[in-house]
Amino acid sequence: MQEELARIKEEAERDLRHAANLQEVEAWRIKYLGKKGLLTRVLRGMGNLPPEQRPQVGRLANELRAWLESELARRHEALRAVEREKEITSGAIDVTLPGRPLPRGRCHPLTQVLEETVRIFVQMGFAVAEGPEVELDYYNFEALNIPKDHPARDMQDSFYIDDEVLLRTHTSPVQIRVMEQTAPRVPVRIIAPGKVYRRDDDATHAPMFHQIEGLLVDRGISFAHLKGTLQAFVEQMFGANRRMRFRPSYFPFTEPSAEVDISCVVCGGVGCRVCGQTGWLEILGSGMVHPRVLAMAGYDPQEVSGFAFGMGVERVAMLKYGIDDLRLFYANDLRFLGQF
Ligand code: 2NL
Repeated sequence: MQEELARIKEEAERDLRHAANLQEVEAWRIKYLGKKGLLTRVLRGMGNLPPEQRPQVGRLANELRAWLESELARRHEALRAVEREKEITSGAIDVTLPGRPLPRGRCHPLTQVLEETVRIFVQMGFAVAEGPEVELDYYNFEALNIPKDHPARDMQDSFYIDDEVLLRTHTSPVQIRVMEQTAPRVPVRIIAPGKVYRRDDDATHAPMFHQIEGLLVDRGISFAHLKGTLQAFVEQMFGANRRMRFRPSYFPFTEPSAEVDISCVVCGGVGCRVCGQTGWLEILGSGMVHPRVLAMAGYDPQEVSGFAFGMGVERVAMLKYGIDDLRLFYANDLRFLGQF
């Protein structure tokens, strides 16, 4: 059997030298390495050998296979180079034709808005914090002053894994975790961007969307700090001549709470279809961190205070670019995405 392997090698070497083109090399491959090829036949015959000879013959057969394969690759490459050269010099290929242009890629509009928002707050001194999307009920609700029977839970119906584990409905739990790990030290100055989930699905609500929340905790923080910080954000994101107003609102985790509107990016404030004739667009929610939330996270509300805010990235992008259907962000249609 060893002699047969040697014979196959000799014959293969001679045959391959005579293979003059790619078709003949392919025929050679089938003859020696194919499913019904000579090497396969040897391997099939191994069952008839006395067991003590099998390992050695097996090793030789494997060496032969490796040798056949490398010879094949070498000859194949050499012949391909010859054929390519022939194609070029014969003029069958016009090497002066311009190449096919590749479409230029770019970031998704939501990524652009998210990164721009992060850039603005990082410039003001905020650090980026991240956390799990699968969250404990405690961090998502309890620690934010939303106990089990609180009506706010209806508006943030979630996807539950079990009684105590769910997909986070906002990125606030990230901030609770950071406060817990930092307390009682100050300042805490973070933004938490990321994916969030709610049981919602229509033209203006998707079951998954993106949020950016911000949190600042320090001694002597007031509503004025919140206002100045958000004013700086609005000017950079929507332009210096945007007006901004605070409207009283309610969140369980802030007191007082306020919603922030900007003058309509479409009509400038006179009233149009986009702003529902009001001249104003709601862009985010905010407030002073509820003393109970500070206390649960390990801070003394007599010593420190904080502001917080939260915005939907999809919503900001829709307002910035005048987009009326949220689902366009997820349809992956290049006619839409190519415009940003
Ligand atoms: C909205 C409103 C808001 C916060 C988020 C927050 C976080 C902590 C403590 C207190 Cl850890 N507050 N976040 C505060 C006010 C509003 O989001 O409409 N988001 C889309």
